[in-house]
Amino acid sequence: MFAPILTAYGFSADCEVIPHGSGLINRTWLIRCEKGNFVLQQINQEVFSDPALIADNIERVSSYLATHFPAAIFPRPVKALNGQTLLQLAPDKYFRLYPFIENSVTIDVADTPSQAYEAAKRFGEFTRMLSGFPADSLHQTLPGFHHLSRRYQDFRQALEKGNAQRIRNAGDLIDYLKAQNNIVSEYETICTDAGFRRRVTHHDTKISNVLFDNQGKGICVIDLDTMMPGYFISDVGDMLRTYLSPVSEEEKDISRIEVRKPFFRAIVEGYMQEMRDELTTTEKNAFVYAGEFMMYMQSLRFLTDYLYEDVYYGRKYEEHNYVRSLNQATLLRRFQEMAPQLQQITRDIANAPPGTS
Ligand code: GN1
Ligand code: MG
Repeated sequence: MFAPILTAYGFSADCEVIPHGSGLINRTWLIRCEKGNFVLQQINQEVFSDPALIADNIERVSSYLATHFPAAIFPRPVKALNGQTLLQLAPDKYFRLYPFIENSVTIDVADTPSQAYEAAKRFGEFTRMLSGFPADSLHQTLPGFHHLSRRYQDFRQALEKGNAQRIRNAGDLIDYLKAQNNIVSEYETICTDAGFRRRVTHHDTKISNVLFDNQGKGICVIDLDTMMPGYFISDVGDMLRTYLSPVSEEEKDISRIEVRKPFFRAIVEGYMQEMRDELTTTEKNAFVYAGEFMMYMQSLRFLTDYLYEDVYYGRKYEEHNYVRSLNQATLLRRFQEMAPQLQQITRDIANAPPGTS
């Protein structure tokens, strides 16, 4: 399978190709060859129906950063011999290649607040560097991706059209999620509130999308497929969703899910370190909401997929997406229990004069 790809980039046929990374959507490999090390990705076209939009977004943002922030490290896609950064090998087979940043590592789970801080700082820096870039001129690579009202409608539709047995099995969880739909109303308010700015947002801020050096410092963010105009709550929310608990969305034993306060503080501090002067007061008040927004949306998405028999996320065992959804709903509940304390932490950081936080 790899021979035509290697040829297209001018590599010899004896390069080593090793599976890499842990994403659910795209497939990734590490290529080791005479010209160096590279990361190859196949774009999942069932999800991203028009990969050219991604390539165009990345190209425009890369040139902007290269002009305005020449010192910033930013992995730019490598051109194939035909001059294109998006390699199409068959009508539905798209690839792109990145240089592998030497001495960088990725981590799958945030083990220390310092890692959470570094990641949050890098995602904040990314949006800050692009604050002069016209966010709304970017393509919507996945229209409605973090549009919570649409996700909620999809969920309601799955309750009518989904697998009847699964709807019965998930009764309690369905009731819980319906009862939380004030989170949707709040999102709708945000969409019309001038206090929330549309920004260049990454939309997939899990910790494995940050490269670290071997001293534990963040180098840069990667994986710009879902870079689109959006609200900061998407990025901060997905960090809270994925770094706060010591166990991931895959954990079946929900008693192990918890919200680690020092990690919350680290995320807010790291993000504010870069974004303090960019965020409006209204936005600075919405860090806790950001967590609820993303935990809720992810729980809805997993459950919707469970009701539609796992067509989007796939499954490794029968109840997989139900378990993931219950996991995220549990995280949401624990997070909400701590909301007053977390809100206080946010206020303290927001009010701290620069340099003291
Ligand atoms: C997907 O492929 P991956 O793991 O980067 C999904 C995210 C979800 C995540 C949940 C395009 O991301 O939105 O939060 O799974 N990406 C897409 O694990 O749907
Ligand atoms: Mg991704």
